Amino acid sequence: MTLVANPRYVGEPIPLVLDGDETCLQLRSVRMNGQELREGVDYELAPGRLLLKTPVDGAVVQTVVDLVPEENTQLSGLYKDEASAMYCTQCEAMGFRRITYYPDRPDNMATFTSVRLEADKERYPILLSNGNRLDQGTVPEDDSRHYAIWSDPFPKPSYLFAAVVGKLGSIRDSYTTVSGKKVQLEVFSEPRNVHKLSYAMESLQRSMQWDEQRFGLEYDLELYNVVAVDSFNMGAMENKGLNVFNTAYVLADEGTATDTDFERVEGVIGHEYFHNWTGNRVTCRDWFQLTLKEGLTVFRDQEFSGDMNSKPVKRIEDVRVLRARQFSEDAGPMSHPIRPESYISMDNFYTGTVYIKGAEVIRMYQTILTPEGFNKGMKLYFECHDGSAVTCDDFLAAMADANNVDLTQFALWYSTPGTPTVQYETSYADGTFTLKLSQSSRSVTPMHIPVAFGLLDKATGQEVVPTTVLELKEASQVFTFDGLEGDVVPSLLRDFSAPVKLEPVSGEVDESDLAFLAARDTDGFNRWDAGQRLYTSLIFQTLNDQISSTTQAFVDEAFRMALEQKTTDYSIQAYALTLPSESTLSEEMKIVDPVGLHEARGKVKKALARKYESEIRTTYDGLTETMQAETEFKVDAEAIGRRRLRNTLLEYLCSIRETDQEQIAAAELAMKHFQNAKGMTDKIAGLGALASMDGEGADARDEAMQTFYDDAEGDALVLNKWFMTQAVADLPDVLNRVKKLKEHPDFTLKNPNRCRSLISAFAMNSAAFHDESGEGYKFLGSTIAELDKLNPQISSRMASSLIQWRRYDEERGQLMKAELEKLNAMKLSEDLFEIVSRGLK
Ligand code: B3K
Ligand code: ZN
Repeated sequence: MTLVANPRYVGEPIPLVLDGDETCLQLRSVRMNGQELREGVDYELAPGRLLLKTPVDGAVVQTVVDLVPEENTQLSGLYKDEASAMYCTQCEAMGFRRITYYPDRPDNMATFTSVRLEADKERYPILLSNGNRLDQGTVPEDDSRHYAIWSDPFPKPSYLFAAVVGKLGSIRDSYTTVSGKKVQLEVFSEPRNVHKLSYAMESLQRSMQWDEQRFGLEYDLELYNVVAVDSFNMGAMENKGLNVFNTAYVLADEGTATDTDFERVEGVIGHEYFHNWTGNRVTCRDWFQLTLKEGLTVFRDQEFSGDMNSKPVKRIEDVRVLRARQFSEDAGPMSHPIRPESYISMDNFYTGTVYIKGAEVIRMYQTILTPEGFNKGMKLYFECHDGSAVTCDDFLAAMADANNVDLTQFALWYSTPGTPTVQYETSYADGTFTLKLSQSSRSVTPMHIPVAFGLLDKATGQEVVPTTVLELKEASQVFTFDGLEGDVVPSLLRDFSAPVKLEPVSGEVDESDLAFLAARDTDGFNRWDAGQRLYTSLIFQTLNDQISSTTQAFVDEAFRMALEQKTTDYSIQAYALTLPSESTLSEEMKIVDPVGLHEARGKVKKALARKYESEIRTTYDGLTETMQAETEFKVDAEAIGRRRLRNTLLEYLCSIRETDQEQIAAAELAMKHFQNAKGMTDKIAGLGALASMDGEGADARDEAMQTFYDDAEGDALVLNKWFMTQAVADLPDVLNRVKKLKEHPDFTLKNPNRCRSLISAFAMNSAAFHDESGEGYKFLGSTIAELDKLNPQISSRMASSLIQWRRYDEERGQLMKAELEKLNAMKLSEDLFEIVSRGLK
């Protein structure tokens, strides 16, 4: 590398710090301008760094290191993927220092102009790095070896560096950008999986076009490569011109991928592509700014997926994830603002908060400034900052300046942890509707909260005030709407306009309003949400053994209407029939009762299934018939929706299994569903229903599990589903089953996907994990300890369920805490130590 003195620095030259992880690097030599440097004299080695004592402006520094990628089980830096025998890199956040000594920080942007890769021709025919390929050929001294030289003209931080070396298959295509430049696109995987790459390729082309149309952003290199690797800590990585992907987010065909997998491939391909501008061209000054690129890029991928499929469906899905994942993070010891203020290991902060709450914050800019205003802000952001490493404040300033508004108060969203609450109080008299909104949060001063709002006439159901964005900026504010002809029903926080909890001041939700909204709100999101709130009431009443017949009637009515809806928006219909998840429900409880909640939710589900069994069955059969008549397998919104609805109905039907006869009937139905499945979505739905069957259904369950395993023929992603289905099953002895599966020859702690599909999935099986014996906690605790020696990024993530111990009753809490204490007494990785110690604080 060539050193360039910082023009802003005045004074004597000071030692230059090169970061390097000595646990995986063996330094051979350091040279400056060709001159070998001496340890102790010209440079010093210290834990985590190499100090160049007298750096010279313009000097060329060469470091030579040895490393052993085969032993790198952390999957950070340069490592070998066991399944494919390929070598690949993962540098974000701090993996580059595990490849060589370098100023490994995001604001150090450099051009990597000559990356030379050399390997055995036969075993490693593919040699890839960032940018454009300058040269390739046979090594002159050894014709069994070849080399390639890559050059990336765009300055980038080291976290965006990538190299891949292996025996890979690929598919090729191209994309001609809006200005007429032809870009070569290539997607690589293990040769046996190439037939599963076309959906990723099409998604990439759609992403490229969408970014041009929506934001005027065009691709900038001559080629774009994507490589799928099986062992990967995260979803994917946006390295400039050479994305590296977890196979789970690239490979998809109808036989092995569910609709959700297809949607995820499209979303993640989009996400990494969009990073080319939001993350790569404009990057982060330091890691505290991570949400600058992640929140923004998640927002962009959400908008993309919404445009490609259905906007309201996508919104519902995104809010479901936010509520289930981010709200609980914000209610526990890992709660942090979207721009964290401290970290021990940065890798612990690739969180739901930074990513999805971060995306909600970006969405609020758009809600406040309108899409046109938001686009103006984006344009100014790129005009001012292209090619540099900037901060969240720079983004906010671009939005404010482009729209000539003051966003000082809005900045609190970057520094305030926790989920704010918005309380409302309403009244109607003489044609005037009054709405009082108040807020409470962990910010000392009030926050700037956009509350999208509309009014519907109570008598006619007509929308009398269309969606209006109310800007709540004070602790409490009153809004009035006059000239109304009769009483109205308010629809608040439409499209989930802010990441807050919404509550009536009285504490009592008007359930007749909810029932009205569930039936008639013109805002698709709120129509769904009103139904969810009714279900929530009934589930809690069931838990407390105090069912109100009024609530019951409202729920029945909402469910029946959703069931009988004549629509082709089957996904919306499916979501309207789906009860809130246990993790979303637990957010409503001060002390979480996981087993009680599981039972109460189950009871409500079974009661609905029994009450509407014949209607559910008719709709199910109707869908089955339509689907059987179809000759072509499609992955479009309508086909996906139809499968989603039919699978939701299957779950209801299979929940009816009290008597032996019912158990037999349920098993037969699920088995038929499983055996006649045309693609993985239906197959896994059938298997999932069977997985929780016992008694008279046990044989069918075991048979289906075996068939599924045999059909998988060793396909890694399909086997992950096999493990996961068993880990989340609703069976009394699931922990023992999971323990046995951990010893299965196909199980390994070394592969993060496999690990997640069994261990993390079990921790999400709330009733089993939280069994009062504490055995679930012990199993997780000891597995985390084992895993920490291999892969700290994964072990620390797994600890996130244990650190929630304060949310549970005394006995459970103490048992969970005991596992944290056991871990704390061990020698842990920095990553895990940070989570465990926050959990015990
Ligand atoms: N930027 C990467 C995440 C890197 C993870 C570091 N532990 C993926 C993404 O958000 O696109
Ligand atoms: Zn990202």
